[in-house]
Amino acid sequence: MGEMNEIFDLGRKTLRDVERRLDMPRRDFLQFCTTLAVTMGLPTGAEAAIAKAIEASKRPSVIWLHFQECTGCSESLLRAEHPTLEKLILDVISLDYHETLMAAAGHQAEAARKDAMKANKGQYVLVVEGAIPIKDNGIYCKIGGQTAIDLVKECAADAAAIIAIGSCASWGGMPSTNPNPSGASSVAEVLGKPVVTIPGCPPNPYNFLATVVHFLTFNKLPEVDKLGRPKFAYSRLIHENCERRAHFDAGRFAMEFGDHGHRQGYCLYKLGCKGPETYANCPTIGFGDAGENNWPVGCGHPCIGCTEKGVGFTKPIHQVAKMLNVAPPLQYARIVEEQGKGASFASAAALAALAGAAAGGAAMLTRNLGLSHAAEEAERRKDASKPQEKSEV
Ligand code: FSX
Ligand code: SF4
Ligand code: F3S
Repeated sequence: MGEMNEIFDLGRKTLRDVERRLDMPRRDFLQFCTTLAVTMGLPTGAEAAIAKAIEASKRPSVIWLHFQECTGCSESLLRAEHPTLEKLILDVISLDYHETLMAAAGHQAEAARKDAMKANKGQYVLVVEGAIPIKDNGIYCKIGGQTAIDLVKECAADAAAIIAIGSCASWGGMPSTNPNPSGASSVAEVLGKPVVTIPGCPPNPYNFLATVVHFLTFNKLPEVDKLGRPKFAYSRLIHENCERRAHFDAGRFAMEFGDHGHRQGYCLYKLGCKGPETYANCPTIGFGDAGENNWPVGCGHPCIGCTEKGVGFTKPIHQVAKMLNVAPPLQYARIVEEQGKGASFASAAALAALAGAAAGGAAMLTRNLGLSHAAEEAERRKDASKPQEKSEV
């Protein structure tokens, strides 16, 4: 009830102002606050605190540095619709320095950075996108005559909070893959102290927005794990929340892109999905506001483990994942029973035979993780020789 009063109170006093300022209907504004509260796993009522903070707080100054990367992190933020980056820049944060987005260039841009740092000393948020090359004294990445090493140290000195956005800044990412010719390193390695990391290539914009808004609302950064990742986003394996998980448990796998299992939305484990060894909330929040299931596995591609050091850009994409804490069952439920049409191998085979696809039915029954790849290959070949549509019982 207290929480309702808070929202009601907020509504009477400020919602009209917020509506005007953000040029955003109050319903959308509250939905945005609720989305962020849910992303952070905060209890009911937190959306009111977030709404109040966004409405009342002075916008935090954000200095955004770019080093070795593809700008996908900024691009993914541009695809966040609630709010659009334009609104985010103008109303939630004050993006005082961002090389790709700012109109200024050259000396003017450097002056904007220095002015913002001086005016907001000890209060600004430093966001770093991209890895930092440390080999040969950092000469492989220079901006305004300074190496990335010097620049990040200079900007970090008076920052209230430091956020490494993307896998490159968080742990080296793609630029650090073997043989790492430039010595690409993470922000924490270069600064010699832990920072908040939002890994992902690109990372989910809501995890970044939620982290900044947490800072704005509670005046502190969210709780993080030992790698600096906010726990609200990176404490669970993708495999734990994946919508294809029931297929994994039942032993239904896509064996090839475009095969029957793939078209049916079966588990992508055997195509190399790294969901079982990757910590991220991709299945629960999705990407880009384009609707349900809009994330790699939802779109039919195995997770490549882009958030996870030692997995993304390191393990071959189609190598099967190491199971970290979810052991597959020894035996799998029989697929035909799910359809209520058979209780035994014999009856399933009989039904399959009636449909003209006995081999396909038998193949589906016997799939599980314990099968050798050679046996699977044989099954697959058998499957492929049958008309796909007729293999369903
Ligand atoms: Fe690119 Fe960002 Fe990947 Fe790296 O995202 S999407 S290479 S994590 O630093 O720009
Ligand atoms: Fe989902 Fe991948 Fe796990 Fe299969 S292996 S359930 S596709 S996360
Ligand atoms: Fe990356 Fe895997 Fe998520 S590839 S975006 S961690 S589903």
